[in-house]
Amino acid sequence: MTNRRLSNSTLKALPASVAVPRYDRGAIAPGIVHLGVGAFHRAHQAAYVDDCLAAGETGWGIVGVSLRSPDTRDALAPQDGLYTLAIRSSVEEELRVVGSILSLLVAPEDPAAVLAALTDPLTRIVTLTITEKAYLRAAGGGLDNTHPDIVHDLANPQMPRTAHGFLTEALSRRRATGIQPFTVLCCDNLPANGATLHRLLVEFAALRDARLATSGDARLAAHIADGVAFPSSMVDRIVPATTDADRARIAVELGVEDAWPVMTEPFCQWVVEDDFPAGRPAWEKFGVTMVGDVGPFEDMKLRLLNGSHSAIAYLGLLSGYDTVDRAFADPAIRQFVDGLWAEAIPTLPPDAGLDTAGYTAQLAERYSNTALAHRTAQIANDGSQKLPQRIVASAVERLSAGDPPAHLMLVVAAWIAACEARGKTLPEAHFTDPIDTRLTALGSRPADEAVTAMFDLAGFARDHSQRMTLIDLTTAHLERLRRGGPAAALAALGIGSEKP
Ligand code: CS2
Repeated sequence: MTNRRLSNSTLKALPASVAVPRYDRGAIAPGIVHLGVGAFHRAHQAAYVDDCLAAGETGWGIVGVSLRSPDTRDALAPQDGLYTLAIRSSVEEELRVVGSILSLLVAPEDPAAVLAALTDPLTRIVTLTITEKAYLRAAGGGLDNTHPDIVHDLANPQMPRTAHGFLTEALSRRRATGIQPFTVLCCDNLPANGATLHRLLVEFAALRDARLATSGDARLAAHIADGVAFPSSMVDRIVPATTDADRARIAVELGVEDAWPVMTEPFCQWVVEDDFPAGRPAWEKFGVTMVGDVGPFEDMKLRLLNGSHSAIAYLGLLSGYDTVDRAFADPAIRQFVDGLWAEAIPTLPPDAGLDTAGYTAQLAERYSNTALAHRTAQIANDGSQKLPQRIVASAVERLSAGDPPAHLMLVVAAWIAACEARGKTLPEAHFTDPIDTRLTALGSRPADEAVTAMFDLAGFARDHSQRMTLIDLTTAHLERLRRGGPAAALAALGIGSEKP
């Protein structure tokens, strides 16, 4: 093992089999600020941007911002922002060093530096992968204006903590100094993600305006509502968390150490609404699909990929499987996923030209990738934030069409059962959720009470006429899970051998 680090100066010494940036990194100007510079961004968008930079589009380097922890900056700053992307199939691993991240900032350490990057006239696009929970939505879907970070950012606009605070303050300053607004490109797994973020920021800005009504710029909400573009996008690439074994293997391959290589699969997809008034890289030349409306692609991904991912995660955890490929190799789980897909597919727009059969066949291959070791516990995190768009939305639509879903609500029941199993058959903090602090003695309550409490806490189908039916369906699944585990719950659907 070596103790030399990956950096601009060690790039030339890497083995020829490793792809490296072949452009002059010193000549690249920053054009994109990315909020949430975690592994997902580095496996996906940063790789597409790297392709654009290599093709001579020198104005689109990335300033990576962490809104919370300094870990990524601490790992990558000594490496000049370079890191290895390990693209792993069941049979081979391809290594590529990505050069598109020019600098890294840690927002809590230096909010002024983040605001300076966001107000730089060179910054024309701000992209986000901050995870579902960082949008700070209340149970009804609007902005959670009681959240302490929102309250803080309204009181301290110059020293924000949230994406909402940073974006609105930067847009306000750009407006005041006559700099064109940047385009805001949301890359998180939310339905209509651009429109959702747009709505939340307008709400946040209206609260700011109300405070400033007598003292300053009180028209920010209108400016953001009418003058800033928020294209939606659908991003897709599976990115398991990096392990120490990955770090050790990559160091041997490279001959130098990389403190944070990123693991991913060969598949990569990005579908983006083409609405960039301040310009954009020619992403379409590098495999990005530019469209007018991303909605159908987004729904297909959320309901078929992410919905089945959550199913595999919770049923897998309850069945003792620690990775997706192992859980998916269980014929009962596999059959359940087929049933889930069959229920979700009719909720997708029939006239959008979606190839759902090809998509699910490809998903089955992706889930069978044994090299990824994608942990079920990783996907299990934040179920309260993920299940509404992955599962509940499809179930509501099936019910509204008069067609009660047999499979979908088992995923919600399995989530509840997996929460109950923590500290018993699963380690205490095996996965986490923002509602954890409000969970009390779930497992000791009757199934209908536990389900109702979880629906309330997570805001599932709130105010929807089908809410009680969804609770009843979930309760029946949870009773069977409690009585006989996944085998009993699946047997009730005619899956596997055990009697219900
Ligand atoms: C996963 C996603 O962790 C999860 O909840 O379902 O991160 C999934 O791997 C990506 O959306 C794939 O594009």
